Amino acid sequence: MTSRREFFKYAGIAGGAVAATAVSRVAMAALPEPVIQTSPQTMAPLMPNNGQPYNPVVTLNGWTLPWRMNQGVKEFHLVAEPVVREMAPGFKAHLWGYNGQSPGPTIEVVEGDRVRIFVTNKLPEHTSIHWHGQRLPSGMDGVAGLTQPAIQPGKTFVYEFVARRPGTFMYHPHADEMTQMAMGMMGFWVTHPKSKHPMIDEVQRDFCFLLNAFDIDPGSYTPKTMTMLDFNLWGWNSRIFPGIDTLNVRLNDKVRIRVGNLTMTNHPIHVHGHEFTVTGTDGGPTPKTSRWPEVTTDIAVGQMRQIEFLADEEGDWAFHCHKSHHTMNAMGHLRTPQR
Ligand SMILES: [Cu+2]
Repeated sequence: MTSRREFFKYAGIAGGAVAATAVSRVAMAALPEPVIQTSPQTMAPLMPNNGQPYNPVVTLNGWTLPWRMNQGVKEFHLVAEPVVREMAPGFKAHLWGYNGQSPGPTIEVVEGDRVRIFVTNKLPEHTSIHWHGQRLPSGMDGVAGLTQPAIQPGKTFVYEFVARRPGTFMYHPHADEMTQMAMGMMGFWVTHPKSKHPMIDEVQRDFCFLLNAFDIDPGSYTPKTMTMLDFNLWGWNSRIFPGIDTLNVRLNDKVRIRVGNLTMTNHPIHVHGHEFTVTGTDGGPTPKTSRWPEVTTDIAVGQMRQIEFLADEEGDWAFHCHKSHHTMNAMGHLRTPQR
């Protein structure tokens, strides 16, 4: 029997051409065609056309990655590559991401799904992907130099595990992390419950996005990756105000919003006009007895929060980080004449 280590040695083959005879049946299968998407618009939710049904999420200014079902396994193909992201109308940045975008596409699966993710590296340096919050075999955890060799440029690595628990997760590189996350490499992951879950309510609207930060000088295109604290662009899914889409809901919809923080500081996220409860974190759904009403929830670095509320007040409502510097971006202070 081929060991997992051998399997990945053979699976790490460039460009999808699998030639070795000792390769497992899995690696012999052709790579799924990568789906590339370059528009910064919020895409319609991806309705599942096979596997267990679920109510899909809406990725703010983003999209969900389609999969291929292969003998009961959901197969995804992520391509790590340089991208051009329109962060706001008229402002394009040279970032790194996945499948044409920063952040990469959202991955949505159902509790109990076996998933196989082909990761092709088209960056000029090595990379890996860590599946933040997942229960999985150590060898699938994506920490370069600890649980796997880094994926070299031009190579493809295969991750495979069962999505064991439902919840709100994310993915990001665990190789040259400082550079690669500062360049925009990250993505959202949602595992839907396989059946009615006592701590997961049905909702009519389910949104997700990641908080990210960049340091791009006015007039330039590329983030400065050495910046530790003094970022000048605070992004939601690599978009900045006024380029961030609205989260549109109907009156009396039950709304869930999932947020993850991959910046270098905490963000107190605040909703106007309604109270919400934190119904889950990247550790899983919170027990109902532990929930209390809030209008602001602080999301620390590397944390995720899932909030829910009833949208029972009509109108346009602000939804923002409560650090006033973080709502202003590189525009800074604009002085208005008194008369
Ligand atoms: Cu903030």
